[in-house]
Amino acid sequence: MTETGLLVMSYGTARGLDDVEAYYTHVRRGRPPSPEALQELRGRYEAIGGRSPLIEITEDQVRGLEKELNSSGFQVGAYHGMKHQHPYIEDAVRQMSDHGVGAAIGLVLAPHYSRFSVGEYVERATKRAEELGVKTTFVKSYHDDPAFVRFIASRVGDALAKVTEEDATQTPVVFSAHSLPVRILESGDDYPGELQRTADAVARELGHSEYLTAWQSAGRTGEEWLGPDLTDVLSDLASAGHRAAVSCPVGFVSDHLEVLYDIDIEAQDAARAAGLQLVRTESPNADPEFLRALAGVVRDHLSREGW
Ligand code: FEC
Repeated sequence: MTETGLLVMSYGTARGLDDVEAYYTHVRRGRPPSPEALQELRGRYEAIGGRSPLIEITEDQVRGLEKELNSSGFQVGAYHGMKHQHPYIEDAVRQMSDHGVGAAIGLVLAPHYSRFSVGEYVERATKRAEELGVKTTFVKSYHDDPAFVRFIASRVGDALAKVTEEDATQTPVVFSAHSLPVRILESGDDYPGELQRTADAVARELGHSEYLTAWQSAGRTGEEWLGPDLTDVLSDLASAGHRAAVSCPVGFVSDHLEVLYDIDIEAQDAARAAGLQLVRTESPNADPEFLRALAGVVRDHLSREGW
């Protein structure tokens, strides 16, 4: 019998400042950015120390997840493919096929499904797997997985414990995910519903009733993106009399540019200007508890599929 492959898919980042132009061009589907846009993005990488830690953290997550699954009686070989960096999703599928893997389960390192985010990863992997004769099944979302929700709730609890500027039981928790163009809603995409359900479940788990959702990191494309934007929500909270807020970027599972810059620098600046203490939840990264939750998601999916 051929081994089952675990295809872990992630966004990918530039490997260094010299690689930002090629990476940005790939993110923009082959259209090179203007010199100004490129300089602006390079400036954001410079502000977080010159590069994003995303790939290293993802590699740790992939190895940890493989170990976790194999120690619980499964036999999987993990492969990592990225959306916007080498090795691409298609390269990872090819590698699996070269290694004799005949069937694979795919998992995207993003908890919420949208056709424009997770859907694109699945589409690319499926196309290549079909060409190579690899059978696939995909976890499309784990936004409401109970172990994931418990893990996030414990991170939110830790962040609330750091609030010093107001009674933490009254401190709002702002759950955010990456914004997407509003046109996703035309095709009935439930991305906003999934973010809301994660927020509801985490708040219920914690018994914390002060919470709301927001969108972050909207693209600079000129069209309308999902809102409200996180920074606007933070100034509204300050105007409403709050002295503190917790930011939980639950649409991401790793430290990277959209967390280390968009929240730790940009949103922190907005919060400071509004007189708000902003405490961010620690990212899941390769925390063993988080990887156990993900392993559970994979096992449940495989048993539902009868694999
Ligand atoms: O650390 C890093 O360097 C990578 C951080 C990173 C993550 C990420 C996740 C998501 N994105 C999503 C959608 C879009 C859409 C566009 C877009 C553009 C960018 C740019 C950078 C970037 N994204 Fe990203 N995204 C990350 C980084 N993203 C850099 C380009 C500059 C900018 O706009 O800031 C617009 C594309 C276009 O111009 O046509 C749409 C979604 C996610 C969350 C799901 C996932 O992780 O796949 C959705 C991490």
